[in-house]
Amino acid sequence: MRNTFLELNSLTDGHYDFCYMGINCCSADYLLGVEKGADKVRELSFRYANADGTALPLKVYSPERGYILKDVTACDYGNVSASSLEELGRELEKVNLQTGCIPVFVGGDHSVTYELVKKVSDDYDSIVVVQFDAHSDYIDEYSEYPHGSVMKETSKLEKVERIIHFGIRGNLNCQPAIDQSRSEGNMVVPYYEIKDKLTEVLNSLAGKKVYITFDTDFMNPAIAPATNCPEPGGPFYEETLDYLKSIIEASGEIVGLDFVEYNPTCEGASVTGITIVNLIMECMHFIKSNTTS
Ligand SMILES: [Mn+2]
Repeated sequence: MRNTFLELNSLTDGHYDFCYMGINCCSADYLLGVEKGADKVRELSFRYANADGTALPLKVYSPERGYILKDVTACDYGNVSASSLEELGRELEKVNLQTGCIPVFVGGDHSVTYELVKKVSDDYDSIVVVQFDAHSDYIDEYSEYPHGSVMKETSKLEKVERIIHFGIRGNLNCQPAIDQSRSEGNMVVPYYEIKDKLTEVLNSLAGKKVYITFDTDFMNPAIAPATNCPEPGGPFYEETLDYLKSIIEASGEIVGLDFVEYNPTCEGASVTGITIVNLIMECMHFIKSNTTS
């Protein structure tokens, strides 16, 4: 197994645009495997890394985007491991990233997002959380299903202005949860309404500090089956990228991203993991291109 994402260097002094950070935490026994997500993504990223062991810039080439991550600086922090959400919170308190370095958290079930947003929002007056997810994760039963109520808990954080539930679909949703989220000032964008509501979403992000939380089950399970609650239907890769790009470009500033609910023990061919490796690289590219253009 490779030690770092894309053979990046470990965090040292100096400026980095991004920091890959593994979150090895699983909040419930029935989700076991998600705590292995960050290391699997590192292992799979090897195919895009330079054969000579050097880090960025990457020598792989994309006909669509040229040399991806050409001007990006990034490091790999390693993992933050915890056996409970309380412990994760305590461990995250010890993490010290330079101002301006955008954390890219990878791994864990969705409940970790509460602690991640709490950590990141410390540095800002107010942030908007855009949740890419098939499910609203706004139910009440925090103790029983922490990953199904994480957005509700996150919305209670002092610095969180609102949640945008983006792309929810499928039969595992809960109407009272969706209604309650709307009534509390959040925006609910079901998958089938994205095309109608996208402009409204993008306009609402102008000038905002934005945190993106990306649940693997946002994507069509045909390209991302390795997740605990897959929902039939949903966007394929190009469509997913288009939405990420649009939201990154419309936001005032991206302050953090997480990629959660990837369970590498649910697949053999690693299609999901490879998809996630690419999403991370593309997001870094979009963010960097947007801040330098
Ligand atoms: Mn979720």
